[in-house]
Amino acid sequence: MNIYQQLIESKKVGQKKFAVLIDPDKLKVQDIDRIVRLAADAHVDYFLIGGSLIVNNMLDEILAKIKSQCTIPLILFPGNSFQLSYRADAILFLSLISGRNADLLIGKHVITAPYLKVSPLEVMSTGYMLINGGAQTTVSYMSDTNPIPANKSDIALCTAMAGEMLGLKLIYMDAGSGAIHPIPEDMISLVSGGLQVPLLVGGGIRTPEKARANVEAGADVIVVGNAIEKDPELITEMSIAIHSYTKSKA
Ligand code: 1GP
Repeated sequence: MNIYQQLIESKKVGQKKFAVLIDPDKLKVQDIDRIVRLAADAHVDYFLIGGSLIVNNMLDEILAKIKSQCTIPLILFPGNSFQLSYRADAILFLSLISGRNADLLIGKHVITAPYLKVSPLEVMSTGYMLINGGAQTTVSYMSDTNPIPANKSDIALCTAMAGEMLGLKLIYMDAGSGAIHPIPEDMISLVSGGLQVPLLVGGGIRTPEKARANVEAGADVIVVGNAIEKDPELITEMSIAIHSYTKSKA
């Protein structure tokens, strides 16, 4: 079963997933061992690997290092078309549907498609939606797009529905790395209620309580990066908060 089929099967039974975001620019290579060990022990479901810039050339090295230490699937979350590697298992093929920058809706994809076509990567088309998290994020600046206001759940819902109708296989709502305010639960609840496809939620999630509230509101995959970079031990509690949701409902 590929990663997407797993996500669909898990969604059917209400089983929630936890993805740890690793930004190769921010993480020290020596911290990776600890994060990978904690993640494997805590049954983290996925590593997302990516960042808005990636100024170093560590992508391949980090992917190889993680792969040698665990079996957690590695999913590329590319901030630009240079962040590609055959060493990952899959890629979020992101279309920035909250913005109106044609290059990030379809332009970069045209350039990348021939590479992906012959790659072993599982390609998962993803409607990527930036939600205002209270501060201008790197993604918003780099993409030259406005995020959806956090109090405009109706816009978020219509955008996500349009993405699904266009055939995108996942929707990812992101307040941006290090957002001051993570995405409100009422928006998650409205968007998830209008979708069939799995919903990823991330940006500014710092506590297990918020992660839990998000899955209760309807998020299928919780993505956490910054908080874990600061305190890797959080992985254990976050994982329990997210995964116990299914158990408590069973
Ligand atoms: C950012 O959603 C991810 O694209 C994760 O955000 O780093 O704030 O957890 P944080």
